[in-house]
Amino acid sequence: MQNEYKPSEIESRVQQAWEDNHVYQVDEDSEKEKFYCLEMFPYPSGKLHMGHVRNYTIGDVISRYQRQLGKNVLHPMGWDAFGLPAENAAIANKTAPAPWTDSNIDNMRGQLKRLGFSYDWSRELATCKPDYYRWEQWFFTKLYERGLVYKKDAEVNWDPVDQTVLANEQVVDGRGWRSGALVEKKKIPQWFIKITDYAEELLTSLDDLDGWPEPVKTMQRNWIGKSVGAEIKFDVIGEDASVLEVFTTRPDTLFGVTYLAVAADHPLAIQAGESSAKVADFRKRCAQTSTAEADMETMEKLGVDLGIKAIHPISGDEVSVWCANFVLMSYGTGAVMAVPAHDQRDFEFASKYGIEIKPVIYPPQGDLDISESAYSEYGVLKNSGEFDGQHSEQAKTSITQWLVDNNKGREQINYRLRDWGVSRQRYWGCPIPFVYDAQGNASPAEEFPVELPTDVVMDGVGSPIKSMASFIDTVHPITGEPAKRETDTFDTFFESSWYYARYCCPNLDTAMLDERADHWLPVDQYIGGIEHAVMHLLYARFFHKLMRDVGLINSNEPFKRLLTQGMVTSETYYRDHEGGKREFFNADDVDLALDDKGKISGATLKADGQPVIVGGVEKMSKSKNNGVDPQKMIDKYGADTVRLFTMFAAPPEQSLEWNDDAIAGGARFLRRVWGLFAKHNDMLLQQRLRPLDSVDALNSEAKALRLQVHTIIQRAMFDYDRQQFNTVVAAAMELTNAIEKVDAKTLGDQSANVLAEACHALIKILAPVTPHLCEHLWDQYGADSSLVDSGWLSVDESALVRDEITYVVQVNGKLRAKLEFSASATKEEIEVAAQEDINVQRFLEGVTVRKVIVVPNKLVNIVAN
Ligand code: ANZ
Repeated sequence: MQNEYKPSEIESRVQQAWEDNHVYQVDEDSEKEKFYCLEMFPYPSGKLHMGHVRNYTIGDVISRYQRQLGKNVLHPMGWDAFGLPAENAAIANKTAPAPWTDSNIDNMRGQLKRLGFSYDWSRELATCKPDYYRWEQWFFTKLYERGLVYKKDAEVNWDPVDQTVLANEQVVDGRGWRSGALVEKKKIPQWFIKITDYAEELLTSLDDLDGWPEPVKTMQRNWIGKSVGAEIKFDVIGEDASVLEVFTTRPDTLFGVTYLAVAADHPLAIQAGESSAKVADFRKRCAQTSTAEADMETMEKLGVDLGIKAIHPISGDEVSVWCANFVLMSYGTGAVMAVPAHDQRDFEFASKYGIEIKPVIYPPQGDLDISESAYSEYGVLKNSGEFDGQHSEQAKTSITQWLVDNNKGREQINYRLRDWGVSRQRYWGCPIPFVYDAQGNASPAEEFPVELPTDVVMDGVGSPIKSMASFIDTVHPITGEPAKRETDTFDTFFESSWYYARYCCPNLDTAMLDERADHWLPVDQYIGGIEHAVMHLLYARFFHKLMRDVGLINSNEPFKRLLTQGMVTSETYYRDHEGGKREFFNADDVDLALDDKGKISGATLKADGQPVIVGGVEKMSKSKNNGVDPQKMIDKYGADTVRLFTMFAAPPEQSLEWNDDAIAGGARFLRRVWGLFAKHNDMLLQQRLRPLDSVDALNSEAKALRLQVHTIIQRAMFDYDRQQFNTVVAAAMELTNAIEKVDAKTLGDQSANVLAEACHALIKILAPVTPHLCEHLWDQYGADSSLVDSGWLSVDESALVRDEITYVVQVNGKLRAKLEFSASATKEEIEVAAQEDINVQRFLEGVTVRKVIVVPNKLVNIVAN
């Protein structure tokens, strides 16, 4: 064995052997338990960042551990390859998105391989390839046949100069990124999928996801936003006697209604706007402001009286109808009954416009105070006719029942979730597989793929296929007449909603999925960033249910267990320039001054020696220029060290702060492991790495080492199972210390056996984290099988039985002695012996022992005064 640890040599040799032997290629195996481990696949931006490295190392450690446990592990990787950045890069680099994407994929694949991840590369997929997206096109037409797909007008950002639709990220401060023109809202026909049909199931089946973090489930619940309430009819006074329906979650407050409010786009407001310039003007202003819910919360509540009156369904009182900027057209009925005494928004609005505030709900105890703000709690009804005296809960039901009986309303459930608009007017996406006849009627395509032309020139104005006759002109699938293709493409969330299923059926070219999908699904462990807690995970759950209902798979949910890894952070450095521009500097370009505790006390820019501001630890990002390039770290330390650092520095869910010293420490640790094996080279060559098969005739030193080894194995197993990989690494470090410290000569006849067992445990515990080093050592000293299939460790319970136990003896809580007792000593024997010890005796002179407390296997506390 060489004396020096040379990671780059070892790593390339080990990786080559894995590749030559197809070590990570799996097939369905009915003999072994399956385990499907998946990390969220990357967008091929060109280079891995530290967030990727962390995400994929966590997944790799879990995969490798599960395989060592004897499971048949599926661990695939691919590319979320459609999306806007490819278009921007194509414009900047004067290439087309396809070759740019392909070369990025090649680059990143190389980086992933360099990190030694255990992927089954034979299953690799890229969503921008026709053999992938053809199946989602086919699937979309299946959903259309089932009535789950429809087209309707929806708003987009319209650049009037470039005559093109802009993605949200292309709108900068309300202007087009390229033209600088003020962006307009424009309605165009777009495709939707009825996710709202699945709202209830998406909500209730969250309860079955025991392996998901609670905050993610809460975010999904909030996003789906179920509200139980009533729809109530108010007759509108006027010639064409219409009815205004409102949605409320508080029918108990019905008698407190003093006005109604409708959205700016509500038919009543549109109608009123035709005859009133004031209303028309107000509507126009509303159209220009954001309808994002967060903004609606904080913005000033404004409105205009429409001059229309409606009749309260129970009291028969007249109430006026307003148009208000806080009412959303897209929620409920686009109209609300306003109860200023019990709703803060309505309160502010009524106070501003001098509308009556009428209390109807009173606190069960104490007085009602609505002088400053609304009382929005539940309570007891007053001023509510026959419902007086009822509690809110009861009144909600009884008032709703009254409305139902009198044909004035009904119970209603609303969801905040909207149908999924999947149309994008971008080029680099999957073509939506529809064609239009001469009258503009849409029909689904019948041949797949509808291939996206890749030989295009991006001029930055619009999607090149929108004016490409060779793409657009086609024949109608039914009539054979000339027809035109849809030129919009799918939202890229479409591709990432089912890739996990496709990995199960690689290269299948006769169907989207086959029976292998049911063999592997659901994914046993999914790992990714918390930023995908809502959209991606919700769409994937929805797609899974759709695929189930189309008959492609049997399960209800795609991901059994979910781990959301924390951010990777690092220190930031910047200067503020005149005009308010802040310039960030990379850590490589600054010199640091440290205080005596090793903390950063100041920093200067290498280039000019002048100070820069130490800006605090932030998520690594391009905009803060605080990224650490994983490639540089791999080149400097090797893949195993980078992997070790990302696992050791923090538990997976927490944020991980980059630290140059800690990664160097990781490298030192691996060198020590190497040195340990070099030291015992001859013995290990003879003995081979293996557990001890006979435990007879061990001397006390040998027993003590085994006690340590098996206690550490037990802890490592516990920590692997609860996914606390940082403490797994800590356990391996402790084991390394223990082996280093022991003097082989003191271990007696079985010295070699006991040491070989300790080294065996160390390799097995470290293997998922630093697989190259471990594979190499296993190759040198292990048995014939490969490390990945060599099984896991078992705890020898007999090794955990201690002959002697050290007790700490305290007098009144202060440490006075450490005593060894035989494991079989009784409580009484320990009590007596502790008090008789001379060191303890000194502190018992002249006082009376009141109590002796023995904590088994740990401590004796003598209480005396
Ligand atoms: C009267 C009332 C009295 C209300 C009261 C609340 C408190 P969630 O829980 O989010 O579903 N609302 C209904 N449709 C709306 C729309 N299109 N735009 C803005 N607000 C709308 O909220 C339902 C409540 O939000 C409804 O109950 C309604 O105000 C308002 F003491 O009706 B409530």
